[in-house]
Amino acid sequence: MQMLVLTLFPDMFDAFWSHGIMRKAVEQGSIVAAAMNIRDFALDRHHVTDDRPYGGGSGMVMKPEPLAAAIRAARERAPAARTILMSPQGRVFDQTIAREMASLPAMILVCGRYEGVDERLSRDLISDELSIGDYVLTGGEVAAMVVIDAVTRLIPGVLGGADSAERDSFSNGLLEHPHYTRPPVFEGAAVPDVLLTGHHRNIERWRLEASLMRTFVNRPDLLQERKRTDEETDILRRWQAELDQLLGERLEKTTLGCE
Ligand code: 4FL
Repeated sequence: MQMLVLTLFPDMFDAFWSHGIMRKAVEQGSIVAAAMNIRDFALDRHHVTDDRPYGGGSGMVMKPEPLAAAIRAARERAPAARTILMSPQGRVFDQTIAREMASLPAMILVCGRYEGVDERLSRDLISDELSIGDYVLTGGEVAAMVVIDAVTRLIPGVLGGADSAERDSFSNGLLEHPHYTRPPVFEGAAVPDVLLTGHHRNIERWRLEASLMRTFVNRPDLLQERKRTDEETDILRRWQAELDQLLGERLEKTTLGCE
């Protein structure tokens, strides 16, 4: 996938492209990535990219002309690209959007600075606005890195194990189970016994239950919309029975009692 970033700070991306999985993805050609400097497309003598807001107020607004010229130049390099503005006003990025984006041939990510970009630009030259969450950054660069990172690792061939992206948090709608490595006891805390048994079916069951428990405690919202497997329903029913017993409730009163 071709990834072009339009930014006033292209150097911020040098370290990003050149480490770990991102670096490997670039080296093996899974992604072709470049940051283009919006300032290079400001045609006035001082390459000005911002100006004061019409109507007054604090802060500066990104001028439309340099951004429009930069987007058009990026589109020449990547004609099939979607042009995405990083913005707190956008759709909130998640793993589902990352998965959709991983099959795109190309994307152009536009990073705003200052108070925002001139509205007339977004109308004509931007296909989507994407937010990474409900907070304000000093600019869209870090948000663009978040999106590029999450999308890149979903491109086939980027991650080592054939199934490692499939097993992550969110790929099945649950948070991940806990992970352990050596030593078997660390500062008095032991690794759960089942993980040392080599009994793969039991380990899978333990992991599923731990995933469900974490999701139930930390992110119950994720359990709301999601379809459950029969095995997951069995685990939840068992918890329900154990809680009922703990609370001293009569079995007849619960759905479990209905035969
Ligand atoms: C972009 C915040 C995407 C959250 C300032 C400029 C932002 C952002 N998601 N803040 N862009």
